[in-house]
Amino acid sequence: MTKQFPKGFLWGGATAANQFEGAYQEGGKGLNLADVLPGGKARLQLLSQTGFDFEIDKSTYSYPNHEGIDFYHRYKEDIALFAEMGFKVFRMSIAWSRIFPNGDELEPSEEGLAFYDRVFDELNKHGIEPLVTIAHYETPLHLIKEYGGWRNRELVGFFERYVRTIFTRYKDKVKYWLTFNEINGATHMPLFGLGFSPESEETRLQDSFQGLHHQFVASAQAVKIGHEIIPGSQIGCMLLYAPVYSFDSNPNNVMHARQESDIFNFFCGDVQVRGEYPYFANRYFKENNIELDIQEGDLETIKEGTVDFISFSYYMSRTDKKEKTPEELGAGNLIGGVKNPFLKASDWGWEIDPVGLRIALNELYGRYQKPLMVVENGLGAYDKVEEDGSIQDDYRIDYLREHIEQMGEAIEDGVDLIGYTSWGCIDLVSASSGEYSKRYGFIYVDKHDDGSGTLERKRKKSFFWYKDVISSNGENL
Ligand code: BGP
Repeated sequence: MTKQFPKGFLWGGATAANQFEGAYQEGGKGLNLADVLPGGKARLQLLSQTGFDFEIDKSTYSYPNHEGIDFYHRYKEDIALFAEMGFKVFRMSIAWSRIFPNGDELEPSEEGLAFYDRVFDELNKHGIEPLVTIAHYETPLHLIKEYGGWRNRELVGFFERYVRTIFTRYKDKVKYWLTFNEINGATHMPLFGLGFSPESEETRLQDSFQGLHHQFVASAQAVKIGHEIIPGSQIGCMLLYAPVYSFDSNPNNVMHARQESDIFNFFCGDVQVRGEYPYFANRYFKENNIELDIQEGDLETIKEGTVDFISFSYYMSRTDKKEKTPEELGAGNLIGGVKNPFLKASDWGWEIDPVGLRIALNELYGRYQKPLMVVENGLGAYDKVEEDGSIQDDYRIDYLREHIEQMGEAIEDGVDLIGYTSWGCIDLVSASSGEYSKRYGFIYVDKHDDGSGTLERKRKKSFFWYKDVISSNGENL
């Protein structure tokens, strides 16, 4: 039986500026992290390596984020397609370096601000609510190179100036905001969220948690400032959520899985939702030689700036085992874990687990009792254009259907779920692998890993399916 989605449920899709805008040097934009990340295998290696120099080397690598899918120039056409599907909400990010090209200027760039005015006006014209991520893996490069990224306390002040600027400018246009994308991914991949490449494995955890502390303060300040400037605004956190299963019923494995989940899934949420460091933080810090520089007033700021709702990405669960051999490791799950014998994986090795989404929703709601929004979920897959020009992506429809069904179950369980924006509603550049060929969209974009392609947009089979899902408010799956 199909479960009922609440009236006014926010159906839509999600993107990030750096993965689809392109125009990396237009409109006065400064360089940011994504502009120096190469495409393809080289990027995956970078994420786990130490000591990256943040230089562009076009003779050796390609840089797909530079062109993205050219949303910068094609936003009207793309937003019209989202409207055709019936989107109620569209998740996008503002590229900080369009507003403050270096990140540390005193005055914003009018050209950058005007671009997002045009995008918000276009969304508004179609009755689509924007949901804006303030920081989505796109720290201005200058802040990375000159200041060392979020390890440096000074970024808290620069970020404050940035959020004040955008809240003031867009106060009549944007109600829903998210502070830091997948904030808890930081300890695994500090490069993305914190904008630094660890000097060594020994310093990685210490620097990551210090960077996270700075982001906690910056996020809490943003919530407070947002509420002051935009009455009625809804400001959420954004977590990378992966339920952790114990490999078996050995209590030592169960305890280990629980600890992994506490540190990975709940640590940041506890700070941002409850306004305090979790009870297990002290022991964890002690055992990992982490000493945080917490300044006077920080803990009060964190307490006063708790979020209004919780958003998260969900792609997979993680199966944990205390002692594991290299052969047992899951192939593509960036967040680690061993293979789960009950699950199949995508072409990139990400295990597909729709029930895990219901578990995630129940775990988060059980702990926090705040409204939830799934702001990323989807299947990265190779798509083929048939001779008649159609794209028959039934595998994507199956994936999404099964996940949406589980959301319905969670709502029936009593979870307060307010929206769903599937990831990459239009094909874009993959974050972890820098590929065009890892496609998530309802809309196909003719652009390929070798740089070829016309950028023409085409509706996939899933486009029509999702349109029907939205117009029936989740009844027709
Ligand atoms: C999340 C990011 C997105 C995104 C998505 C899919 O971690 O927030 O930016 O791209 O994952 O990952 P990928 O692009 O690596 O397939």
